[in-house]
Amino acid sequence: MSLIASDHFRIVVGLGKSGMSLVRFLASRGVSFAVADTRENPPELATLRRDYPQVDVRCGELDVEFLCRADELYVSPGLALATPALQAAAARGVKLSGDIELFARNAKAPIIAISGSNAKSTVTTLVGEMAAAAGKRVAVGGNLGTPALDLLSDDVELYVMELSSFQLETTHDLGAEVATVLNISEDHMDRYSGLPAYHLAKHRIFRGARQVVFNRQDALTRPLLAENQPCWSFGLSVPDFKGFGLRDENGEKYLAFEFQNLMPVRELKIRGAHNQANALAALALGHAVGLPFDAMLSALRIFAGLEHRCQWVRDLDGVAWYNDSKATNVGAALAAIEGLGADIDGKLVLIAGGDGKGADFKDLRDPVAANCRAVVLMGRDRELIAQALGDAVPLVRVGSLDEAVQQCRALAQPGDAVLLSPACASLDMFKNYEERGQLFARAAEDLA
Ligand code: UMA
Ligand code: ADP
Repeated sequence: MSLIASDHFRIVVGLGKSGMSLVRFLASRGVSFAVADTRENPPELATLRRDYPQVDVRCGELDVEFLCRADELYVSPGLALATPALQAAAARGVKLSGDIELFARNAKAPIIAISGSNAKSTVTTLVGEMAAAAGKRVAVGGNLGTPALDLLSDDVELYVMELSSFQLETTHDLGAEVATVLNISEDHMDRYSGLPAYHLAKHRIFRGARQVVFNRQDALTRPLLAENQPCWSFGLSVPDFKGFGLRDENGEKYLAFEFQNLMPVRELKIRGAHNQANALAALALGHAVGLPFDAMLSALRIFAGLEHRCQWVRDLDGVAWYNDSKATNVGAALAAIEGLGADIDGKLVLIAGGDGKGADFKDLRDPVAANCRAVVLMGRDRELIAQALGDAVPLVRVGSLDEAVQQCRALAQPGDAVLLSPACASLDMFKNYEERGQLFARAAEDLA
């Protein structure tokens, strides 16, 4: 039987992790589909050919005529919807969707949906840990790593999903039990026309949401609310009704809900003001779905944070070394520079640079001037950062991460910290941010 001659025919566009999860899902439901990818040799091609040899797969430049045989295209998040062939197919009436849309249509348990420019993975993981501590059968994934469709199961009681703006672009009606955009700052400006377009994509997360969580300190995270729609807020200020925040009492700082103190901040293992905001956001999301405070607080007490996010690597001669390789945009690097800068006695020696994704680096200048002893610059866009920093601090250009580590060793003084927080994606020099972080940690550990 030809898979192409069907009334309801789909094409999976992109054969990475999302594409392969779509293939498994559609095949298991007996849906007719084919696969296309702009790459000659997409990552999951061998798996597809081995497990689904009957599926028609077209690699290389997208063929509009082929795409128009489908009534719906499931487009991978890595492929921009502005891709001309996708736009041409859409103009001819083909619907553009994605894996999250299909997941939402098929999920039977409530969904906690989490987006934002930064902190998505940290908050998603934390909410997952909170739900597990409360005894829920919880599935955690999405942009975090496990594709959403691979999580679908009748056993699941709660889904906690990290969603990127790329995934939300192809999601039409998520219908989350509770949705949040944690914060908004510039990212992926190589894919969006500007901040408004990026903001619009993020706010699709609120479509059909029953409840909303927003950040009191970031107006861009507030959606338009339906009348009587339950709504919770978080922020570092003192909370009021339906709010999570911080309160000082007798010289002790507490995580608090409305007028009730929940836990002293010093009991958190994750450090820095940005992580206190993350803890409060997780509490708000968990509370919205009825998780009890005692379970959520016990999860908060043991959560030590994720790898590559301001992760301590070692101390050497009075200098602490931190790996914040996941800081792939300016907002994330700022949180680390200001958070860690305030926590140490000395100054920071910062390693920055890589693929800037079209970002404007000017916001780095003042915090770098206030917190850094020197900045070691590497990667494709290092001169853009150098221009933005001007004469704020001494700048050292290097050609490799190993060289950067050697320079940091020479520049840092006792009481200082060396911080890899690149404000850029890694793809110009590394496979991904994990590889960049691992190589940094290894080079730092190898220092005699
Ligand atoms: N690509 C092509 N041609 C295609 C399809 C993709 O060249 O036809 C390229 C893309 O430009 C991209 C790469 O292939 O550079 C991967 O894209 P993909 O859509 O195949 O990615 P997946 O393997 O499906 O992984 C995606 C997310 N990746 C992206 O959005 C780029 C993963 O998030 C996510 O974990 C996974 O789905 C499961 O849900 C990663 C990510 O970098 C961690 N996300 C971005 C971020 O966090 O900033 C948004
Ligand atoms: P995401 O999944 O959105 O990329 P992560 O939790 O992986 O978020 O963290 C990414 C980067 O953002 C890390 O460098 C981390 O230190 C930084 N970060 C974490 N929380 C915040 C926050 N609330 N505001 C700004 N940056 C943050």
